[in-house]
Amino acid sequence: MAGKITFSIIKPDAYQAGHVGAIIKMIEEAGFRIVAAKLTRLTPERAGQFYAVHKERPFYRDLCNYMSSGPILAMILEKENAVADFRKLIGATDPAKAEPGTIRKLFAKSIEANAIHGSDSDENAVIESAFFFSALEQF
Ligand code: IDP
Ligand code: MG
Repeated sequence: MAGKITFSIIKPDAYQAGHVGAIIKMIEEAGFRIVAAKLTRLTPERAGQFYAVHKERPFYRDLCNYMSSGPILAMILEKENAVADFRKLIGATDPAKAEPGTIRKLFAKSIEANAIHGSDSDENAVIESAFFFSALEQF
């Protein structure tokens, strides 16, 4: 599967604002296939585990509170070159710097509440997928 999947989360701000349908439409039109999806919610502790790589950053506590503030949609997405193509589709972390037409440019509220997550490597795509889905759930 390496190279063919990425992991995504539609974050609490985008879910709350009712953008799930529009975002999924963009994802499918860009050629990704949803191979697993789960509407769920994180506790601050579990959000902290997911973002453990950022635990020394000043925004870490706020990020954990934000990511646990409401429902999220976790998804495994399949496509050739999935990780890089999906990062291109979502745009820069800060929506002010994101390219026009990207998901974050269209739907993000701020650098923190930026609508969507996308894995940054093939290795992390597998780790993050396993954080939310058991092997049996994936197909
Ligand atoms: P990414 O989601 O584009 O990969 P990362 O640097 O991995 O960006 O940061 C993870 C998440 O942490 C971001 O998506 C955003 O929600 C939040 N974040 C990143 N940088 C900042 C910041 O400077 N202030 C507040 N929140 C931030
Ligand atoms: Mg990241």
